[in-house]
Amino acid sequence: MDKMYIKNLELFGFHGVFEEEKRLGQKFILSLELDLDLKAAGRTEDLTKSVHYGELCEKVEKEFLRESYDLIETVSLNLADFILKEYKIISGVKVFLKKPWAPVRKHLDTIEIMIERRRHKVYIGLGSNIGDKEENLKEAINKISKEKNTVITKQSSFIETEPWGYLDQEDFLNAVIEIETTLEPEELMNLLLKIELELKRERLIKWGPRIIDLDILMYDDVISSNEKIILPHPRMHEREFVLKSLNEIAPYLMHPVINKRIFTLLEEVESRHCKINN
Ligand code: PH2
Ligand code: MG
Ligand code: MG
Repeated sequence: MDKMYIKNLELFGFHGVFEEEKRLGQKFILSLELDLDLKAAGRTEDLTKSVHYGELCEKVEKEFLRESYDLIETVSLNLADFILKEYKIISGVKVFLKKPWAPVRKHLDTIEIMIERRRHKVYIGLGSNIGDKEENLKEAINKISKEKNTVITKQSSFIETEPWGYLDQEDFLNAVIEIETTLEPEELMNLLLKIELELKRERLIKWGPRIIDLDILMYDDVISSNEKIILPHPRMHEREFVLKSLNEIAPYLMHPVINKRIFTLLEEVESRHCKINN
C-alpha cells in the first residue's frame, strides 16, 4: 500500500483533563500516516487523484480546534474519523498525537498516542418473520444507512425462505447487504443490537420468531473465536438462506475458515438439500 506521511504538524490546542489546560492551552504535535493509492496521481499529474496535503492540514487544524476534549484519545479518534469521512480515497489512517508539555511532574520528552482507523468491508444478514417483514427489513436498512461511519455499498433482493433450525414458525424474509464501515467489529455489533432493540426485537426462543435479526456474516476476512463475536458467522456456510442472498452480491467472496468461495458453498448446500428431498 502506498502511503502519505504528514510529520510533526505543530498545533496549539485546549485539550486536557485539567481546567488549566483548557484555559491556557498548550502545544500538540500531530503526525498522520495515510493509506491511499498514489500511483494514479503519479501517472497522470492529477491532484484530484491524491490528497492535497496543504488543504488537509488546514482542515485537520480546524477540526482539532472545533471543540476541546479531556482526552487525547478522543481528539485522535475524532480526527481519524474526520479524515476518513472527508477523503474517500484514503482507506486507512494512523493518527499520532504528542503532548510534549503534558502536566506531569517529571522530565519527559513527550506523551504520545497512536490510533488507527480504516475502512472495512462487511456483510450483514437480515431476517424477519413477524409483522410486516418487508417493512422491517427496509427500516433496518434505512437505520444502518443513516449511521455516520457506515455506507451501504450493495444490497441483495429480499427472498422468502422456510424456517431453519426451529421449524414451527412463519416463513422468513431474508436479505444480505454489503457495507463499508470504519467501525470495529464490537462497535458494529453494538450498533446492530441497538437497531434490533429500536425495532422492538425480543429474544425468546433460540432460532425462533423475530421482528428483525441482524447478523454480521463476514468482517473483511477476519477470523475471531471471541465468544462475544465469532467471525465469520459460525453457521453461515450451512444456511441456504444466507448463501443465496450473499451469492447475489458476492459470489466470489472467500470464506476464510473453510477456504471456499460463496458460490461453491451454495452449490454444496443446494446439492445436499436435493438429496434430502429426493
Ligand atoms: N434465522 C434464524 C433461524 N432460522 N431461518 C430462515 N429461513 N431465515 C432466518 O433468517 C433464520 C432462520 C436465526 O437467526
Ligand atoms: Mg441469525
Ligand atoms: Mg442474530
